[in-house]
Amino acid sequence: MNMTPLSALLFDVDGTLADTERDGHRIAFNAAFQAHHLDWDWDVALYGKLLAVTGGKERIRHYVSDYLPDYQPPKDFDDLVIALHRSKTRHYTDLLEQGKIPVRPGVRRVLTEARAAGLRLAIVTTTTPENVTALLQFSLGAEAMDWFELIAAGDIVPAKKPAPDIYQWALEKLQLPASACMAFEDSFNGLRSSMGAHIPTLVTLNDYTCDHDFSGACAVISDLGEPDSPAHVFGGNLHGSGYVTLDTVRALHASAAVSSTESSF
Ligand code: XBP
Ligand code: MG
Repeated sequence: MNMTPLSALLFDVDGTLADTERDGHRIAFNAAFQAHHLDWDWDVALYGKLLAVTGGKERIRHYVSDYLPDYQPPKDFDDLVIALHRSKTRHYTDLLEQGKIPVRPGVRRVLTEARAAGLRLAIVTTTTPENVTALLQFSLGAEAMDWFELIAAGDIVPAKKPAPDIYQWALEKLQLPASACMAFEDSFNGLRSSMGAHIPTLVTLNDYTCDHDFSGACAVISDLGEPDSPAHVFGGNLHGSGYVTLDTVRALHASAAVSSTESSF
């Protein structure tokens, strides 16, 4: 049982707020490779494997080291990775600007309910800050920039998810104990990160993450659902509702097992 009242919702971005990976980040990486005259092409299946490594720069390095045994990196390989990643970020934010990537079912509704109830909202992600800004602006609307009091993103902490560092950083900034929050994640790496920081976590999965191990999550569901399109529940229960409401989140939060070793501020 969790006796601490719920104060804040912490949202992962990629895969959680929106399905950004297959038709967003992947396309942008490939466009950046082409622009740099590299014949690297990340198809849908390969990209699924590469997602094991979070962070775009880290993913490029992982690809080169694990999938291109014959590639001779140039002397300025570090600069190349940075240039590729800059180009990828430009392509990705262009895709968002074109309105290509909508938010997932229930996201806008739950955010609106949480705001009306006075809950605090934060973003906790490994993606680059510009990507978060563009997603909020173009997929939720310019006003959404003011909804989140904190955006914890990118290289703010050196150890990206699955390390708990980014969540710990966010808790410290918010001055909240882990037990006062609910995290929303979509992947094994994301869940390891939030649980590593002892934060109760609700998982909405997607095509890339549906076979991940989500042990320890408060609930595992297809998406947050909508009144006219209920979510599929794979683990936990939505306390009588077919879709996630703020009451559902509060009930899951109250019944979450909380760690006695969590840090408090
Ligand atoms: C997201 C990621 C990111 C994006 C790419 O993980 O792994 O690396 O794929 O973003 P999570 P950048 O949802 O667990 O935060 O290229 O900007 O790094
Ligand atoms: Mg994610």
